[in-house]
Amino acid sequence: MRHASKLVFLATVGSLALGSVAMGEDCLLPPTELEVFFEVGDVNGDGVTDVVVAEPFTVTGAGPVVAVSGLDGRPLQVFGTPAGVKYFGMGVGQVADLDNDGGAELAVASLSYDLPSAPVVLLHIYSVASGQPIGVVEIRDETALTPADIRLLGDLDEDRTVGPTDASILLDYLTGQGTIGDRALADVDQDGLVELGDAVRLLSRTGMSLDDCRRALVAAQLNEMMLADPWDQGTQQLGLLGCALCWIRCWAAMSQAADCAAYCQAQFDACRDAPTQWDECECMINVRTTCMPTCLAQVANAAGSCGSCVWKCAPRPSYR
Ligand SMILES: [Ca+2]
Ligand SMILES: [Ca+2]
Ligand SMILES: [Ca+2]
Ligand SMILES: [Ca+2]
Repeated sequence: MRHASKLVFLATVGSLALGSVAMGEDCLLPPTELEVFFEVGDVNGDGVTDVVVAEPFTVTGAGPVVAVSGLDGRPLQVFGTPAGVKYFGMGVGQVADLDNDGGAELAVASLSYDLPSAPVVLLHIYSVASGQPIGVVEIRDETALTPADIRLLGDLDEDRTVGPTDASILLDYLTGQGTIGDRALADVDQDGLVELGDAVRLLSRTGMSLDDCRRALVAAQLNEMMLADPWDQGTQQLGLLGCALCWIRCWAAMSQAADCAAYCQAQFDACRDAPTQWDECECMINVRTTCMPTCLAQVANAAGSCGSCVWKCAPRPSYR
C-alpha cells in the first residue's frame, strides 16, 4: 500500500510540475486523495515508535491528521484541520513537551489561505494527550526560527503565560469593550471564529506557561526538521518543513508564470484594437518576441522549482 502511495504521489506531482505549470492553484492539487505517513517517534510513551497519517493533498485540503499507535495500530488522537489552511499535514514532527503535562507534542505544517500573495507555512503545535492546539508558529521565509516565534494560543498579552489577564482581555473583546491584537491567538480552538467557546477553553488553560528553556528547545527541534537548504540544487533530501518551504517556492514560481501568461494574453488581445491590420500584426509579433519568451522562462523556472521539490521530498523513508 505504501509503495502504491509513493508511485501515485510521484506520478501526480511529477506530471503537474512538468505539464501544467501555468494553471495556478490547481498545480499543487494532485487529482487523487493520498495518505502520507510520517514516522514521528514514540508520542504516547509506550516505548514503540508511532506513525502519523495525513492527507495534505486532498482537493479540499481538509483531511484530518491522525496519530496511530505503532504498537497495535489503534488511533491515538485525531487533529482536526484548523480553519483557513490548506495542505494540513504536509509536514509533521514531534517536538518536546510544550504545555508541561509530561506528554509529547506534535507540530503539523500547513499553508495559510492567503496565497499566492503572502505564502506562509503555519505550524500548529498539538498536545498528543488532549488533541488540542496549544501553540502556533508562522514561517515566512527560510531563516531559522527563534524562541520568540513560538506563541501560545490564548496568550493575548503575549507574556508567555495563559492567565486571568488574557481571559479578561478576551471577555472584554467579546462584550465589545476592548480590542485584541492578534485574532489568531484569540481563536484558541482554531475554528476560525473568536467566540465564547474560546474564552471557556482559555480559562481551562489558565496557568499554562512557556519558559524560555522549553521555547528554545522546541525552536531548535523545529529548525532541525527543516534541515538542509530547500533551494539547494543538490540531491540532498529535505526535512519535513524544508519540503513545505520548497512547495511555497514552487507555488510562488507557478503563480508568477501564470500572472505573466495572463499579462501576455491581455497584451495580445489588446493588439486587435490597433488602427490598421499592419499595426495589429506588428503589435502581435512584438508580444510574441518580447513578452512570451519571458513567460516561457518563468514557466521553465517554475517547473525546475517544483521538480526539485518532487525529487527531494517524495522519497522520504515514510513513503517506502
Ligand atoms: Ca508509541
Ligand atoms: Ca505536552
Ligand atoms: Ca498572557
Ligand atoms: Ca474559535
